[in-house]
Amino acid sequence: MYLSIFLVGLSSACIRTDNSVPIVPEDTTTTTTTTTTTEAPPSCPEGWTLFDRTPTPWCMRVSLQSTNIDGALAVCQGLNSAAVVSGFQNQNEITTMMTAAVAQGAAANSNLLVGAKRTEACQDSAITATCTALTSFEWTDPSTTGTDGFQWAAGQPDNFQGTSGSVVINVGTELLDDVNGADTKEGVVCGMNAT
Ligand SMILES: [Ca+2]
Repeated sequence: MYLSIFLVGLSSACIRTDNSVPIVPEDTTTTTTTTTTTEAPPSCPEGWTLFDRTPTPWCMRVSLQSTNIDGALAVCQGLNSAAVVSGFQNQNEITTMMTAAVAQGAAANSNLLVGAKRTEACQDSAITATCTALTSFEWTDPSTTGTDGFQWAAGQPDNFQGTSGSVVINVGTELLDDVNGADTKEGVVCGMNAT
């Protein structure tokens, strides 16, 4: 107790004797600092192309590693652990990615596996009133929706020999064909959510 009083007294004495320090009135100005956090828009790793999908933008990349449909997922995951075999949302994605495939060295007559599979209802069906070019297949990735990406080559999908459960896109024509997924193809179209 005595020590505290002594120190307070000493402190006061110091201030009183320091005549060079002007008396500053208590600062009544309130400074408000507003921190605005601007979230970076979703993007893709280098080598992937960003597409504006809803609700989440989508990254796509072609692999020119030969595989059949059973190995296609592993090929995509070899590019990125988050990747899957990708469908096409629209014509722009098709054109952009086939252009990219050519730039990567894909031959015009090569075929790339696409993330789509024949529906259960149309498994053994050729084109009928119910199994049409737009209803015979469904996208297998978690992002692709609608039917704009089903840009089939003339006469496709034909379910040749009743075994065409998979889909490829031809690099040169940029059109789809239903094929037997057990056959090895020249590459895979891969995709994943932008982050
Ligand atoms: Ca076919």
